[in-house]
Amino acid sequence: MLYQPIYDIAELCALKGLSQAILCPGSRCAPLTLAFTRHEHISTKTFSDERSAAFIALGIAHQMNQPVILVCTSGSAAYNFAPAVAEAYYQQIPLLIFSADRPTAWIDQRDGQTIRQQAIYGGHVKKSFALPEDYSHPDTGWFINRTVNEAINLALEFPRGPVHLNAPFREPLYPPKYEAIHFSKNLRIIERLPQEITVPEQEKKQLLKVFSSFDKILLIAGQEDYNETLLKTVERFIKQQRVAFIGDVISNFHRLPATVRYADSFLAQGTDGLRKSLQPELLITLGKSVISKNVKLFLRKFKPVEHWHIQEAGPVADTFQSMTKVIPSVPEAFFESLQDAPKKTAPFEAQKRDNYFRLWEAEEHRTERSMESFFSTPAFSELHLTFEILKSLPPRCNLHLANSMSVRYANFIGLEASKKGIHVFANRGTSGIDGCTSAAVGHTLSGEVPNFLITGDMAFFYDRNAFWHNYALPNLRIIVLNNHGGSIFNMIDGPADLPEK
Ligand SMILES: Cc1ncc(C[n+]2csc(CCOP(=O)(O)OP(=O)(O)O)c2C)c(N)n1
Repeated sequence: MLYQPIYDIAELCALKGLSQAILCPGSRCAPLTLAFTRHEHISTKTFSDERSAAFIALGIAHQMNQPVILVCTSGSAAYNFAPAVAEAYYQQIPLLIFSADRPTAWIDQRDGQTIRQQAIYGGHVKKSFALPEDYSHPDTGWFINRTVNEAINLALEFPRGPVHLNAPFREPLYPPKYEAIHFSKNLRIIERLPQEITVPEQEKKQLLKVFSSFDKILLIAGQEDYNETLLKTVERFIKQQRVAFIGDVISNFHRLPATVRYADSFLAQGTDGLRKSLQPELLITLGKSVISKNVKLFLRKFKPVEHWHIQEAGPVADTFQSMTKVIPSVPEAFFESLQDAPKKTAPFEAQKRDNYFRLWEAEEHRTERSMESFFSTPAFSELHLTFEILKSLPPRCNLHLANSMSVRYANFIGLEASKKGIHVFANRGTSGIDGCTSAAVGHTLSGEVPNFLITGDMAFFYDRNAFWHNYALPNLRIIVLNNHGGSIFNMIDGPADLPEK
């Protein structure tokens, strides 16, 4: 069969453990669509709006922790995947994107649905592959097999992310009416062994020495998936070493009682005197983006002497403009290696570490008390409503927070340590309002637990095609904070003072 190597992509994906494909309508993509729909181990769902479909795929990939296959036809369809592709890139979520294309000879010839699709996602995919358009030579099967193997391996390699394959097809695109599709047996799989990156022994000694010389140590976690092993390691580390620890709501560290969750609030209200006293000597960070603007402003002004960022591999962001060391390691291994740090034994030295830790603790407790009193006074406001919703969530659920005020309110309020079964998700890769609902729909379609989405009206109406399908969503509840527009623009300095507002 002409497109046998394409049909075999479905078999290869299944062999490599992929089980979910999201398909968008079109004709040019027929060979791919048929391959995935007719494969017994691939579950397919179809969505008409490519932008929403790609965010749904992102939600499924995130929830199921595996790359999701995404297929679209040629032309602007592929462009409509772009917002979700960028989000997946920055949130490090693996996607295997197939865009069907016309043969190269027809590009720019004013033929329908024909645009320049190769590398269409620019720098927001880990790699763009061009599949062949000539199926006459036996090398084609080898070429497609090794390319798809490489693409899946790459999507899963840290930092995970989206990978694009552009596939040009010539007509006929469909097999004859009653002809069955077969998948080749014994397809070749190229395996990539998992890699555990840890701190080398000779570096460990030096790190321990420097680490031990500091008294004021602050650890911050950016956006992270809930990870019980990491939580336990960090818990032990901060307890033993008396390290202050900020984890905002998207870090999924709320179940640790020692997590500072109100930093956004007390850093905003406090004086520069307070901020100066909280200035760390050593800042250690892990994870992706941090929501709190006040934490960012504080650290950019009161810079640490050293800033270490722990990350297995990939590009590193200098969010606080203070980076001095990038430590390529899985975070668990890094914290384990610092467990051997000599304890400060001289009472005065040990006291200095403890004093800094207690400064953060005192601010946290003070803010907690004022929060309690603030929220115990009934009021009709979005903040009070969000507080009540967070308080009433069931013990096990997924909480989805849309951009922009929803996620900020939730971060301001914080999740209590007792809410350990709540996992938090937000499109904070690019902070777009265009796919918050679709991502939540993707999570809901692929899990058992209840899902709650808190969103503003603009984000909600922007992404209403999240519901343009017939798949039931009994486990999704949506709370729309309907204030007729973006209330974020009343909060930030600038727009509210202008006559055009
Ligand atoms: C795709 C996209 N377009 C524009 C923006 C800029 N933006 C950030 S927040 C916001 C308003 C959101 O309004 P709403 O959903 O009602 O939430 P609220 O701010 O009221 O909480 C806009 C337009 C964005 N983040 N993403």
